Amino acid sequence: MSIELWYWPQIPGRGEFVRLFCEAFQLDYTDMAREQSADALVEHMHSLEGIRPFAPPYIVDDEVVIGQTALILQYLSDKEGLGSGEMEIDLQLFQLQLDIADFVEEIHSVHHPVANELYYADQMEAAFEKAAHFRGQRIPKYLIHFDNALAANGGPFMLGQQPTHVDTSLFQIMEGLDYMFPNYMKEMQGTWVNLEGLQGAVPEIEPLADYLASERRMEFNEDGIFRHYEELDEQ
Ligand SMILES: N[C@@H](CCC(=O)N[C@@H](CS)C(=O)NCC(=O)O)C(=O)O
Repeated sequence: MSIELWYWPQIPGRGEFVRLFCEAFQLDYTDMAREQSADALVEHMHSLEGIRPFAPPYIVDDEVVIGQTALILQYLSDKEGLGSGEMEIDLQLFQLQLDIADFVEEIHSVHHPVANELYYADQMEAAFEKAAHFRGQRIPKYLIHFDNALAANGGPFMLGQQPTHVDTSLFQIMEGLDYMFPNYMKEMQGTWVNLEGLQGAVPEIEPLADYLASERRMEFNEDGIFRHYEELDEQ
């Protein structure tokens, strides 16, 4: 049975982390709100009973209904036997996926430093200040952390030759940062070589190459998580 993925249809957002994994490993999934509508997503969320996901993305896999991007990826990876097969290592992969979730939250808060409910235009001044700290401190701290982890098994993927959910997610992080901060990322080129290697290797996973070249792969845009505002990328 096809896994239902429920996520906002207009943005790549956090849903793209789930899509990339499903596409790379050819899991049968249906992108429900892209086939139906954002209204259908809201209606579906409200129809859920019991312990419900707080926010999209969430998946419905038969009886299993779960949100939280990192948890979804860990669940699918476990279920499909796409981890390392060793508990300690799989927990470390999950740990990295949670680090990625933290980073994604911080990335979003660069253009929304005051409140998620306000428009970017209403918090530009704070965003400008936040972006300078983010580029100076937080991006290097996170990317060096991921880069060091990649070095442990010699790359190009986190487990060496075997790609996992962490690799498809880190690919999206690198693509997103290139879109959001093109000047900064260009200037820093060569600082995180293992991540740059991964960014080149992930699109070579064959089914993923087809997806990335297809119309289903959504462009980054200024409603999503990775947004390009020139003033936030000033050096
Ligand atoms: N920690 C959650 C965050 C989920 C989340 O913030 N989803 C966004 C879209 S990317 C949303 O719709 N949030 C609604 C809200 O926070 O009220 C995850 O990693 O999946």
